[in-house]
Amino acid sequence: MKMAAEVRWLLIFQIFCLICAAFGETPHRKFEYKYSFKPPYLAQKDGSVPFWEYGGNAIASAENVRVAPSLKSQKGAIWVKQPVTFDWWEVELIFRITGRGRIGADGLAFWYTAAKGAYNGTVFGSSDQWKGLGIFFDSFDNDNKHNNPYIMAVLNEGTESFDHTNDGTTQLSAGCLRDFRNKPFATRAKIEYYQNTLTVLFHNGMTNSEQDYEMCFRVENVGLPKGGYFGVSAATGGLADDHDVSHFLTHSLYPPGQFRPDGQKVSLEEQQKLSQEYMDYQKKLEQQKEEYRRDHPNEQREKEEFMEYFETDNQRELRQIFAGQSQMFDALRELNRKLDEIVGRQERSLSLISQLQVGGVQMGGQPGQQVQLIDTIRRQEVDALLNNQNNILNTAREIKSFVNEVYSKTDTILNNQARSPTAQVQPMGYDYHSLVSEMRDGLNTLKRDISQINTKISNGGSDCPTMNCLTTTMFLLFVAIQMIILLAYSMYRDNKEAQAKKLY
Ligand SMILES: [Ca+2]
Ligand SMILES: [Ca+2]
Repeated sequence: MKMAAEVRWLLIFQIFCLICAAFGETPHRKFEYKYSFKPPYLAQKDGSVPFWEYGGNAIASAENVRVAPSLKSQKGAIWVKQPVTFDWWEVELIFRITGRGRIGADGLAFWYTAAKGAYNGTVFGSSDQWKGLGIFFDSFDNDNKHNNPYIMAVLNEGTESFDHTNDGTTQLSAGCLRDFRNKPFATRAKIEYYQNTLTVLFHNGMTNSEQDYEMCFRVENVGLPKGGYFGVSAATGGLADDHDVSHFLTHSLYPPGQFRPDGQKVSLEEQQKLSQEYMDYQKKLEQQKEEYRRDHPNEQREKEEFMEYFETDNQRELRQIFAGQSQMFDALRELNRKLDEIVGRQERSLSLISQLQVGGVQMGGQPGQQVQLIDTIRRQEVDALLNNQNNILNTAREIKSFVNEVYSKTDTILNNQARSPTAQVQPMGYDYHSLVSEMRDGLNTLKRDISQINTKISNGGSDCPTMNCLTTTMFLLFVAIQMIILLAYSMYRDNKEAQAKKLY
């Protein structure tokens, strides 16, 4: 079977495309430090956050940005200085929303908008009628449907006002019900915008493991404005939570083979300027650290030591509880995984059995035999089998005793024979030898008698050894007398019988 050259090349090309598509699933990632912040030294000594601007009631420290503190009616936001220069991105937001109340307010928002928003706006601390994407972590249940805290994505063309009274349910593109308040560890959200697909993963902060992200939602065909700005804002109301963001980590994403597209290229001059800026920041940071150490030679160490060694009882207990809980959680997850495995195996074997049964019924023969194998042995069958076995055992015992008896009897017989006078052990029960010897003795005696008679005759011991003693006349007379006596007797008997007949 010969393939035309064109078809062959087409096939190879298609396979190549498939391979490209398979590897194309994982985009190239690049960390964008100018669109990120993270501890330590998140904020400089003067309180500024490099590459970012914050305002309203937001406070930045070395460890985090408190976007809105737990006081009534607070609003704050932090926006990136430079517009985004890449098309696709992923932002990992690590934050904590904590408050003393069972219920908190109002919530935190992540923004990617065409223009920077306000620092004291009406939508979770920033501007309404935004153009772009807002992802809201809504703590407070305004519409009283018991569906908060809630995470949602709302896209806006810059025309709509956020529907606070309905908690945005009339406007959201997608969302998921997740509790993100007062968690033992920081909660995390991974927001990915890649090839017009928006994916939000959420980490519920029950463990410290980075692997515990879960899918919150995924929206396709999302068009966001190019060159937008990242921002985070938060607000409190009558109720109040602390809204702290510790990490804002941005990665730009590129489809494989498209890393550093033309629009991305920066001039040599620009590059030098940027690296100079970076070096300046680094130098400034080191200088500040040095100054601080010089000004407070003891304080820093004492503070660190205090933090390290003097944890309060409550803190320790809490830490232990959390550690224990996360261990339990890990164990449970492992168990769950194993249980799933077992259930899977069970289902597989069940389906195999049902297949076998179907095969056995349809085809008979060998599959039928296999079905018999599967048929379980019943109780009465087991009992019957046991009884049979017992019977066989008893019979075997009896046979054994019989054999023993026979053996002992033969043994005594053999012993008796051994003790007999012939002193010859014969396998047979009769002594033919003695019988023969007896007969021999008898014959000898007979022979001896005959020889004695012979000697008597030869010595002339008889009255008429040479001549005849009985004459013919005497013989005839004797016979006649005998005949007469017999005749007379028979006549007498006949007469007697005739008389007896007459009497009857
Ligand atoms: Ca709300
Ligand atoms: Ca609600």
